[in-house]
Order: sequence, then C-alpha cells, then structure tokens
Amino acid sequence: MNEPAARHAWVTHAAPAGLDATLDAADDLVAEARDVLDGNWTGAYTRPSQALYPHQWSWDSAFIAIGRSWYDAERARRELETLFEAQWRNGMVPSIAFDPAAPADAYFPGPDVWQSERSPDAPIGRPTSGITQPPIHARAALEVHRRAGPDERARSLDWLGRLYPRLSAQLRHLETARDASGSGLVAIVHPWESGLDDSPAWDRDFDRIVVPPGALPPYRRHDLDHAAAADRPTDADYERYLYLLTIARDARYSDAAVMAATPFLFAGPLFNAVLLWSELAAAQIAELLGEDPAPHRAAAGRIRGALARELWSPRRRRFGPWDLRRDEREPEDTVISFAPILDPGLAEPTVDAICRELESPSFHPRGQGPHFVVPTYDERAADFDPERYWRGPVWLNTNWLLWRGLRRHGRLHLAEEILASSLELVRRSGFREYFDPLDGSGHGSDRFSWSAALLIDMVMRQRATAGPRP
Ligand code: 9WN
Repeated sequence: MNEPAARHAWVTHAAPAGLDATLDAADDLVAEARDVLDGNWTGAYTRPSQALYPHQWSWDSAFIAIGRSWYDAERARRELETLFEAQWRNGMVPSIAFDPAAPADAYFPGPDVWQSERSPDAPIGRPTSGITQPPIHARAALEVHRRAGPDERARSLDWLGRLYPRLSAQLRHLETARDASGSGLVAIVHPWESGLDDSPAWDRDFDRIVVPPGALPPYRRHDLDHAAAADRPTDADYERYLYLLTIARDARYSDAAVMAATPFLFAGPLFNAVLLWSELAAAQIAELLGEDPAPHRAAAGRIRGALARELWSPRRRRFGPWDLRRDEREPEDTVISFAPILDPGLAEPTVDAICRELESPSFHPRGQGPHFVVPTYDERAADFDPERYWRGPVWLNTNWLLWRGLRRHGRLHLAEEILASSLELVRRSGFREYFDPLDGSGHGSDRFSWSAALLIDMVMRQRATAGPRP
C-alpha cells in the first residue's frame, strides 16, 4: 500500500509544501488550538463552541480530553470527571449535560424540552438530554492517563480508578439495554446519538418519518442564529429530530420502551466500532488497575464478530448501517462505513477493502483540481452537499478516527494524506466545525473545540511516533 510512486500524490492538492514542512510549521497552529480550548473552557469543562453549543457534549468532551492530555492533564481529567457527574443511574452518559450557568434560550432544544427528570435514571437536579452519543470515553481516559508525567502518575492512576467503574457501567448499559437485534450490536434510537446526525446513511428511513400535525408545539431554532442555514440541517429534518425526541421523552427514556416506540432504530458501523475500541481500552485500564480485563476483551470480540456478520456486505465489500425497523442494510456510501478500521483485529482483506474505497473517486477524486480528504459522503452521489453538516464536508473528528485506524494498520500513506489535509484545512480556514472538501472553506461554528483538540493530538502524536502505534 505504501508504494513510493503514489506516496505524495496529495501534495499538489492538500499541502503544497509537503507533510514534513507542514508539521515543522505547525507550532503556531498548536498554539492557536490551545487558545481556542482556553477560550471555550468554563472552569469545569470545555464548550464545543461559544455560541452554537454552550453546554457540555459527550463525545466532544472525550475528543477534547485527548487533545488537552498533551499539555494540561489537570483539565483533561476534570473534563471527563464533569461529564461523568451527569451519568445516569443505568450507566448512560447523556449526549448533552446542560450548563445551569448558560441562559435558558442558549440552545434549542434545552432542558425544558428534554425534561430528563421524567426518567427515574436521570441524575437529580442535573438536567441532561435523554439520549447518548458514541462511547469513546474509555479510550480517552486511557490516553489521558498514558500522557501523565512521572510526577503525577500516582494521581492519575487514582483518577482512573475512580472513573473505571463509571466507564464500565457506560459500556455495559449499551451492550445490555441497547442490543435491539440480539446480534451483539448496539442500536441507536435517534440520529443525534450517532454523532453524525444528518448523515445520508439513514435518509431512507428518516425521510419517511411523518410528523403528525400538532405533534410539536411552536418552536424557534436557535442554531440558525449562529450558523448559515445552508450549513445546518433543513427545517424538515429538524422537525423529525424533535418528533423523535418527544417519542423518547413520552417513553420516559426507558431503553426498552423507546426501542419499541421509535420509528428510527439503527445499528451502525461507527457507533459499534467506537464501542469496540473503547472496550479494548477498558481492558487495558483494567490491567493497569489490577482488575480483570477478560470481560472487556470478550465484549470486544462479540462486537467484532457481529460487525463482520451483520454489517459487512461481501458483495459490496463495505460495512453499512442496518435499519432495524425495515430490516434493510443501507447502501449509501458514507464515512461511517470506514470506522471499523479502528479495530486492531480487523482482518487484512477487510482493511484492504476499506483503503481501496477511501482511495476511490467517491472519497478521493485525484486529478480533479484541489480537494481535501475525507468527505463524509460519496462525492459522486447526486445529493452530495459540500457545505451541509454531515452530508459531504470534511470533519476533523472523522478524519482523526480514520487516521488512528490507518496508522494502527500500517497504512501510513493514506494516514499521512488525511493528516496533511486536516492541517491544511485549518491553516486556510481556521478551527471551523467542518470544511468544504472541494474548496477548503470553513463552515458551521468557528473556534470549534474538537477541531482544535484533535489537531493538537495529530501533530503531537505524529511528531512523537514514527510508524504505527496502538
Ligand atoms: C446535536 C456538539 C454536537 C456534536 C455532534 C454534532 C452537533 C448537535 C446539534 O454538535 O450535534 O447534538 O445541535 O447539531 O452533530 O456530533 O457532538 O459539537
């Protein structure tokens, strides 16, 4: 895969000076990234962005802790601690922990819409959303601990020991309460749970959801005050998000009742690959603490088997999400399909197939003028949209996940392309939420925390290691 002729094919497009020079010149970017994170720090956690997302988001905090771990272990640990203070009694880590200090109308839908207090599992006096997000936290906790210097090793281990039961509860809850198909895969009950909310991966189901007249009281979207309408989900999609929220709320956020009632029920490759990756991290945490890693390894093995059995299409040679309501495997080519590359145990022919697809004209249109990788949706699809949310733009968190997986599998050429594209996008457009893969322009919110945090991790890790590393 690392054939020298192809090695720097990306240079003319993404990073004119080449990767080494780009990395050498990255100190100013890292300094600016730290400035972004400082600006969004509240004293207890980091907001994803000042205006658009003024509360604590679950997987954002995990990415942020990973970035901070390189230079501020104290805040990295605090970030995860604060999030887990909002953990539900059943183990669920909510997608949003609302900040009581933020104005009531800072974000819609806010605590008054979610009404998490309807669930007997919700923490008392701590308003949150009633759904979750990809469980990347055990991986983040392990990485934060690994970065701890010799003088704070003992403190860090103590912190890890306090977090470990909570991390285990989070993973166990998903694997037991959300295995809607009995296959070993975890199901999501709302697109917001995927983290890639507006992805075309579930259009076939989502577009058919009809919101009954009068089902929703009148409301005003606050997101459009802070981001261009063309960058955000359409009103019709937003209405469906809110309708699914009311279904979950009416079921008092009981997993079984929500899974029975919701028209949206998916088992997807990204959520499950992240879960697997975190189970492997939890096994390593268990070892560090003198606990038994075997249950975590066994869980990872079950998810690995289920991904291959249920979500891999031998004909299309791709992973794809499973619509459990319609019992259909969705054919849309989205970035979600590549996430199983995170599994270090992924079979080599499957790794080959993922790399081939990543290098195909759908995700990597070489020779067609400037472009950046990796778009979140097939650039050749009729409804590819380079600007709208998860329907085409490059996001740094999906780039980072693929970059980590590719490095682990020794696919360094592709990994370096993704790194070079990511750095160049930030250099051209700043720490935006997402980027147009065709012209590199920035979209969504500005000074976005995970773009900053993951850029720090990419630069520091690339500098610190030569070649693949677990
Ligand atoms: C809904 C905070 C979150 C991210 C998600 C991203 C977006 C929220 C929204 O922002 O979702 O949760 O209002 O659009 O899709 O991945 O965690 O950054």
